[in-house]
Order: sequence, then structure tokens, then C-alpha cells
Amino acid sequence: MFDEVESDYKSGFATFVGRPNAGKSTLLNAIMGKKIAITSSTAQTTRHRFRAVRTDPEYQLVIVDTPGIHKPHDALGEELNTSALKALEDVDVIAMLIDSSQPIGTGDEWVAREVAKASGSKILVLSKTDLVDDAELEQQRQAAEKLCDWDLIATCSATTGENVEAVVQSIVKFLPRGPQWFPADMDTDQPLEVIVAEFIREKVLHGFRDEIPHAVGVQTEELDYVPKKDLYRIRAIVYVEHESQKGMLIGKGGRAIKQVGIEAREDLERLLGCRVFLDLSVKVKKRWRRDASQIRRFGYGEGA
Ligand SMILES: Nc1nc2c(ncn2[C@@H]2O[C@H](COP(=O)(O)OP(=O)(O)OP(=O)(O)O)[C@@H](O)[C@H]2O)c(=O)[nH]1
Ligand SMILES: [Mg+2]
Repeated sequence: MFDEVESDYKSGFATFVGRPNAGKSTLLNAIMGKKIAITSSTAQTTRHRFRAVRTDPEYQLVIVDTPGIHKPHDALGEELNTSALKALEDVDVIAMLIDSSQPIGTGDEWVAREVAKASGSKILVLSKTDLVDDAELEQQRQAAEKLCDWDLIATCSATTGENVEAVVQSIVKFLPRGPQWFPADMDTDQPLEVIVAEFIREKVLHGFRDEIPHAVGVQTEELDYVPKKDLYRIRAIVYVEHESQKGMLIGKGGRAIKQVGIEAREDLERLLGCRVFLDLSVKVKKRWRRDASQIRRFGYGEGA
């Protein structure tokens, strides 16, 4: 039994919020020391709220990654915002990320106002410090400082790793004393089917531009471990909204989708620690981004 009086063990929840592309998921992966979340330069890469758990001898920190908060253009965008804003409720710490290299805009001001209304401790994290010099960082700090009554301001680069551990320590400082809520070996609450679909979607985001990254949704249809062969047999469907997008995704002689499959398989083999047989197909689901029930079937926003 956990003894609240005698134990100094800390545990609690922190959430990462910010505009799309602020670097939330990249920082989450850097903190976890492995790839839990997918990342890309496409806005709205993250499409659902999920938890990552870091267990340490002195604390258990649960980080909630969220979709970037933005001006929505369709039902999917609205779902993403709702899902992100919900993560501000009932957490011990809110870390708002602002890209050090981008001008602060009305989008940041809007997110900061939502953060201000929440009850958790508030940390401003100026991200991507490798992209700016000291003077630029100081300017950004002065501009961002005014957005909210911050309990602490931190800076880091998730790409180089600089100050990432300092950010963790800053968050932990605001965690209450409490027990380990989750098993020590648990690193995320995302079901394997979801992680697999997300890893595949990431490769589409990396390989395509314009409308395709936003129009794509991935569903894992089959996920079987074959002990005799020590391999996972995975079947997944990549959905797009139009026949023309399907053509682009498949590519000449199937080359484009094959490349997505090769890259996804490498990541999945690393994740699962064994060989992967990956069967990918492409289908059209017209206007799925306007269909709330289909959005949820994919697990995006608030999920199924
Ligand atoms: N140079 C540099 N690039 C970074 C850093 N952190 C993230 N990036 C890049 O910024 C882009 C966006 O990163 P993500 O982590 O996907 O951003 P996000 O805030 O999770 O975005 P959404 O999920 O769309 O809300 C990616 O291309 C990352 O590689 C950093 O510290 N330095
Ligand atoms: Mg993200």
C-alpha cells in the first residue's frame, strides 16, 4: 500500500498542447527515449489524444499528447480540437509548446487563453531552440511570456536533446505526491492496432504533399503474431477520399504504396522486435473527413 505521509514518490499527469507543428510529439518521443508518437512537418499530424508513461525510481509521469489546436475546416478538425481541449481538464501540469522559430500569432494567443482557464500548473516550453540564436530566443521568450501567467518557462530542442531532461524535471516539480498508477513496463495506452495504423500513416505523411496527408486515414484490419515463424502478419487499409488520390498513393506500377510499405515495415519491425509481413491496400472512402462516425471509426478525435 502506498503511504501518502511517508513516501516522497510523485506521480501525475501532464499534457502537451500547442499549435500544429509546435513539436509536441517529437518532444514526447525524446522524453520517452523511443518512438511512441508519429511526427511530421504536416500540420495536424497527431489525430488523437493518448498517454505515454515514463516511470522513474522517484516519479511516474504520464504525458498526454494532443492534436495541434487550429482553426477547423471540417468535422475532423473540430474533433481534433475538442480532443485537445479536453486534455486540459484534470491534469496536474499543462505544458504549452511554442516553436521558438515561428512568429507568435493569434493561434498561440487562443491556445494560451484556453490554458489560462485550466486549473493545472502552467509551463511554457519554447521548442526547437536549435533553429534560433540566443537573441531570437530571448525575443520569443519576451513575446510568449505575456500570453499567460506561467508558473515556469523552459526551452529545449527535442531534435538535439538539449534541455529535454530539464523540461522533464520542471514538469516533475509540479507533480503531486502519489503512487504509481500504471505498471512500470507500460509506455503508452494506445492499442497496438492503433500504433500500427499510425506508423503507416506517418510514412504517407512523409512521402506525399498537398492534399494527400490530410485525406488519408489508416485502419489495421489484421494483426496476428505467428509464433512458429516469429513474425507479425499485418493487413491494413489506407483510405483516401477520391479516386485520383488513390491513383497517386498507389503510384506507377504500385511503386509509391510499395515504398510506404517498406518504410512502415522497418519501423514496425523495430517496434515489435520481430519480422513483419505487411499487406497494404488502398481504398476510397468518399468525404470521410466530414463524417463524424467514420472519423471515430478510425479512432481519431475522441475515438470509437
Ligand atoms: N529543428 C527542429 N525541428 C523539430 C524539433 N521538434 C520538432 N521538430 C520538427 O517539427 C515538425 C513538427 O513536429 P511534431 O512533433 O510532429 O509537431 P506536433 O506539435 O506534434 O504537431 P501536430 O501533431 O500536427 O500538432 C517535424 O518536422 C519535426 O521534425 C526540434 O527540436 N528542432
Ligand atoms: Mg503531434
